[in-house]
Amino acid sequence: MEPVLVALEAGVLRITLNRPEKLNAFNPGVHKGLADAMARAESESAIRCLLITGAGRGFCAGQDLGERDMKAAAIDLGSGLDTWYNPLVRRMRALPKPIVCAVNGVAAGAGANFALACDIVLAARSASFIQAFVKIGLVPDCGGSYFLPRLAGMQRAMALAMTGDRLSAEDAERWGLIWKCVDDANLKQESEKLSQALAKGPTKSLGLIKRAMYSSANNDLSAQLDLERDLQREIGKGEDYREGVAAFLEKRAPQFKGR
Ligand code: T3D
Repeated sequence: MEPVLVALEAGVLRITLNRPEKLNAFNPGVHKGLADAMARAESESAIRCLLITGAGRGFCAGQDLGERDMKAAAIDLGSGLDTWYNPLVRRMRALPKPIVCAVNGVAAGAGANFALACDIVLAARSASFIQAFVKIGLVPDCGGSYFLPRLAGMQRAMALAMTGDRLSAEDAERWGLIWKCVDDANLKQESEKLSQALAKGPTKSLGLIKRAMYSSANNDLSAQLDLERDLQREIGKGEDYREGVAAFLEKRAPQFKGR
């Protein structure tokens, strides 16, 4: 069984974590599958949106805890982060295309933070988010200590990380961790609809929106205004801008090509 299923249809690359018996916990096979999918997303212009979800009742339970050699005298967990998790998060953030995440069930540890690394996150009402690291004596990784304070504020981030308490999808929406919590029965349809709409969008513009938004965390207002000017200058030379304005003036729907 492939640990990650990948399918391209109508501009949407669907990526499904596929180890349902382990709640889709990360192992080398999952990491390799995700790295290959990212490489495709980076190189194929036909891919205009990514949609990530999990098979079965869970989204992702984080690192597979059965994979580590606990008898070893010293365990270097940093090397796993260097090899897999950190490049993955960096590539997701740098990808100039939208990444939608459909959290279909529990998202724990690195699984929770992998979801938060996506650009737009929907979750089923029955899903939940757990910063499980503290329960096994670790610290948040996969970007959690960066995303959580920025999304939820320091108090909530700290308490989530220190307690490892389960956060419901409804609270995750209320706290601004995710875009939307939807009824379980609607998650597939809603995430597909959003992904398909994004895949028909002005891809280059979406990529630059992503760059502008994520840059704002580290820029002051003046630097951000300069960045907006530079990005607007760049995107104004694109075909999709001309098409967008023409469509507006001709009172029709735009046909964006992603250029
Ligand atoms: O090592 C490094 O590289 C460092 C990096 C660390 C990054 C991390 O992600 S650390 C955090 C790792 N994750 C966890 O600590 C979460 C562990 N899992 C749980 O706490 C629970 O499974 C859940 C709260 C997520 C879900 O609970 P529940 O009751 O719905 O399901 P369950 O019965 O616990 O799990 C179902 C099966 O999945 C079960 O297998 P079994 O007994 O039916 O054969 C369980 O062992 C397995 N499973 C769940 N999580 C993991 C796992 N197997 C391996 N690794 C897991 N993380």
